[in-house]
Amino acid sequence: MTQFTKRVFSGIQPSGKIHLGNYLGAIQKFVLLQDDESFENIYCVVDMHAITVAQEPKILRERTLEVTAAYLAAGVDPAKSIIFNQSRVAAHAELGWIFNCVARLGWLNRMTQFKDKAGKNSERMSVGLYAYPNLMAADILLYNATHVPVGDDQKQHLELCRDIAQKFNNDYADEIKELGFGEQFFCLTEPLIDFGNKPVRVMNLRDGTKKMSSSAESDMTRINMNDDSDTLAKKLKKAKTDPDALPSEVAGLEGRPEARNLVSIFAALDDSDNQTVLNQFGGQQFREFKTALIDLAVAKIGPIGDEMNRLMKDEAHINQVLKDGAERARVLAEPLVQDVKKIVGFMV
Ligand code: AQP
Repeated sequence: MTQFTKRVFSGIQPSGKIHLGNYLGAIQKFVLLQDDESFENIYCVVDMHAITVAQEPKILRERTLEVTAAYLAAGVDPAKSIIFNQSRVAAHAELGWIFNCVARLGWLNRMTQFKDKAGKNSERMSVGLYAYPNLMAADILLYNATHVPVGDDQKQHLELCRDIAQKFNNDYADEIKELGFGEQFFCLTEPLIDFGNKPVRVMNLRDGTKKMSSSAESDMTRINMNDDSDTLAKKLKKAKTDPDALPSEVAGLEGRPEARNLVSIFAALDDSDNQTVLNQFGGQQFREFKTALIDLAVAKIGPIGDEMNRLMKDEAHINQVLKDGAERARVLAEPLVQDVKKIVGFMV
């Protein structure tokens, strides 16, 4: 069995406001993982994914800075982790193309995210949106990342990434052996979805059956990481609930998606778990619970938002972090893509 270096890769698209779902589902995990010295950490701002739907160029630049500022403000440290924007490392596109030729149409046809995003308009969507999971597999396998911290919405894409790695390893098994790469060229990446007490999916504040998302039309459905404290309070006060008091046991959250969501958010921000939250608030009305949740959210998210806003004023610094990170990423990515080219039979 080929041994792979323990390496973490993940990314966020600069396609909308950075919200609490991105923070709890992804960024907070990045911060925890970078302190485990057994891992190398690579965190990307995936701008090439962002243009799979139309983006205003000036706003794309701004959002790229904003996602980077969110990484830095939350504690992703460029001294410990490589932070860069995807389009600066051309090897992502090169491997992405090769994977377009490895993945099967039938596999992509099963991707629920494309179906959700395209709805009835699939004929009018970009080819890039359809092929997005292949580029995502390239992002990950370009570094032979063994682990990918993501929210639960990305599970299916991670399974596809493993299918692509497996098919490549099988299709080119002879060349991989002949060229001295051992039994497997690409690793089978593990998703890191369940992570301590973090919710795997943060839900929309107005509809607990939908995920919190940057593309939801109403800003009241999500908490943006740089919302000021008044806005945070307003959104949480208006968050949908039901008429009953909070239950005392976790089982009592069954069938109450909005209650479960607010309790899970509280637990994640307080570094505790749902039962501990219910031990404190079970039997109380939402009004009291929301007051405590607002105080907690302002205390935990407020400083990150303030730091993001401060960093955003220094574009040159953020850009330098991304440039330095891209140089370090290229050192890992370019030799790998050269090896892939040799394996598939390209003249190099
Ligand atoms: N609601 C969520 N709960 C938990 N994790 C989430 N993530 C996103 N939303 C939630 C995680 O954040 C990371 C980056 O996501 P992305 O950039 O790929 O964007 P996305 O998943 O498409 O996020 P959005 O905000 O929902 O964008 P739209 O509206 O365009 O679909 C991933 O790890 C993701 O799991």
